[in-house]
Amino acid sequence: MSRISVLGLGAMGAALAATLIRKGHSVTVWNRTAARAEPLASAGATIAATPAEAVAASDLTILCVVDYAAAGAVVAEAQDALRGRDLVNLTNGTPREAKKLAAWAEEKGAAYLDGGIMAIPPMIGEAGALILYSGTDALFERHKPSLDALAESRYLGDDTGLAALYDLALLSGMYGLFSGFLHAGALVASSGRRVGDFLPLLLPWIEAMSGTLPDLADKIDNGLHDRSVVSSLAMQAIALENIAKASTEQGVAPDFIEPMLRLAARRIAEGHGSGDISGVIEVIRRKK
Ligand code: FVH
Repeated sequence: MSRISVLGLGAMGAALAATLIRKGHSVTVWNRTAARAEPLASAGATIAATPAEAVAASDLTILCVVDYAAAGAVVAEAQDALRGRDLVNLTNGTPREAKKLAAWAEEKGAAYLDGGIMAIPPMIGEAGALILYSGTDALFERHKPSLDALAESRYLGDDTGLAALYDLALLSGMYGLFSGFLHAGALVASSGRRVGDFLPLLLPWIEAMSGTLPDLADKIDNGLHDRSVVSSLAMQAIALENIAKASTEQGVAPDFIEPMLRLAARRIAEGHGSGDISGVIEVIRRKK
């Protein structure tokens, strides 16, 4: 069992600390608002008075605060204690922010690993929780048994920004799903029907359409958007236009749908209407 410190005890930090305590680790905690540490002290954690005291107490420090501005402020308070320590940062942010913090921590003599949590707090320590890591591989190997107590641990390589990038890419998929669901729900509700009653139709449909993603990914990876097209972009753009038109008729704002319609129209205007919808990616990833 390891000595582990957790800096930041919001919903996620508290779940991480509680899980580590439950799994038998010796846990030291610190939070800006000290009262949030008290339930963890009752569960067996030691409360540190400062971030530096917390870092000095353990072999491994896990940082999980609201954003990188907060993360920077917390580690700055601990900078004199960082030499020779291992720091794992699970705060959500961008690849650039992760690399900047890694460089700073390494300059202070700490080994740094960045992480992206693909779980909500009640999932921590349970099956289905995943944490992506990138950065110092030796740190990952040293602490993998402890990190595995929190979630399945997936190491993506030594490019420190990759965990943040994959985290945000996975969240993009999730928010795409949520936007589609909210728009579908608004259309259904505009007819006076219950959204819950619509789910038995929606869920299998989403599952069936997820089955087209490997083909789209292959087209993207190989730049072959015109190969074996089943549903052309031109045809799909008409469906998108109909969704926007029906939304307005039904008193639903087309705000979720219009960006996709605009991007499809741009791709068609560039002469790719007979290609697949995968080609829309070329509109957004083009360097201006
Ligand atoms: N909760 C979730 O569902 C998601 C799941 C996926 C991963 N995220 C990320 O985890 C990070 C922490 O999120 P959280 O849920 O713990 O967030 P809060 O409950 O809002 O707690 C915020 C903590 O940050 C501390 N904090 C804020 N500003 C500062 C600052 N300037 N200096 C020091 N600490 C700061 C705050 O402290 P306090 O307000 O209690 O004093 C909390 O400990 C986040 O990156 C998610 O994207 C969670």
